Amino acid sequence: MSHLRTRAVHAGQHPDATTGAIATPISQTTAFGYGTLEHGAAIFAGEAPGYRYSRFANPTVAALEAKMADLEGAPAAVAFASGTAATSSVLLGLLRPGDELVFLGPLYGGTEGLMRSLGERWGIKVTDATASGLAAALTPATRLVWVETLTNPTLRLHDLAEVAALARARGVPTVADNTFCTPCLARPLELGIDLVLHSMTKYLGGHGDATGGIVAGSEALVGAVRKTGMGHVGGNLAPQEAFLFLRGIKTLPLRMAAHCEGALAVARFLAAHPAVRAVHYPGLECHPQHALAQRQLQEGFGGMVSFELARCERAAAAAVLDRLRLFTQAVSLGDADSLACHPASTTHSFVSAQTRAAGGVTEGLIRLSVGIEHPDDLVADLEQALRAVA
Ligand code: 7XF
Repeated sequence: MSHLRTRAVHAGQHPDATTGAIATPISQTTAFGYGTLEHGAAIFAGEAPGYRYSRFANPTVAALEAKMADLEGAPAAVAFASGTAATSSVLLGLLRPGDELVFLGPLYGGTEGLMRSLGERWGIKVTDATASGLAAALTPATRLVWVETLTNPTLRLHDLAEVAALARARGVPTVADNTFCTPCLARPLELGIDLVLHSMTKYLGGHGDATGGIVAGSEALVGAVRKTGMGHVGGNLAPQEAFLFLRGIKTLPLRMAAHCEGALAVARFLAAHPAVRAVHYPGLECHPQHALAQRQLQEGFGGMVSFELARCERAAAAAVLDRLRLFTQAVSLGDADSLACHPASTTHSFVSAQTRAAGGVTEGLIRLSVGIEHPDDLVADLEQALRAVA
């Protein structure tokens, strides 16, 4: 099972031992009978295998964790009720007061907001190393480095092998949020990153009908995150949602190919449009990190495109967004349906105006999640919407 397309279908899932059911059954139960007091005690002591309570582990969720561990090339994975539950469990599980957390931005606004809020309340210094570079930001107190594989919303990249090598030399674990790329386009663990995190809400689910998160990496790091995330935060994924992700991931490679094809067509159209000042898409030759993108990304450049209007103001963005028909105005991304949003007032409203400015999140920036519809129809929709500012 070496090909990702094959593993996306089969990894973690086997016909049910009792019934032969091919679709993994939804184990809709809170607790599991363990028979005798001593057997129950052994499970709780970690001395015997077995399920006990769905907040700790559940068979449907375990199948999803096994599938994602396989796709990311990780020994272990732990699933959460949202990407944010995954993020907060990593932070709470691996950091303590006095530690320093360094990130390379820009990041999803909610992630940076969460880091800053937790940092302030729990005495953890949070350093944005985007401008200075990672080497200058690492100190003896640094305990975690955080990056996104394609940044939200301006589609920048970081050289993951370089980030991993720098942090490893200091013994600092690294986390890569791989939500925008999925394992189809990027596999950070192969480049030396220690933990991969996803909001499964996006491409992994793929149909805009479930929220979830996952963290994959070594047994030791994932074990620490699981202990905090399940034992203390209680951020476990529900089995019905796990079923939706198992189903969604089977078609992930096929959907990603369509997202990438559509996004490239949309990006090329926008780049040639006079009402557009800048297009952010790593597949365009004009992207400042196109060479790194070609080296680091596989099979395509992703389904997200953002662009800045020549009339770089909120009213212009509103005029274009309000006229779109096929693109639904909404946050989130990675759905079969195309979506469009204004990051400054939505996804990045959780960070300061200064952070938005530094990250290029201007009032005239529009973010597109290009769905799997025919690219010609998407381009036609953008063409008619852009007449609002022509
Ligand atoms: O808790 P969630 O499942 O919504 O995931 C949080 C999250 C984590 N990492 C990245 C790179 C994300 O983009 C997100 C969520 N982003 C949505 C968006 O940008 O549209 C959130 C909508 S406010």
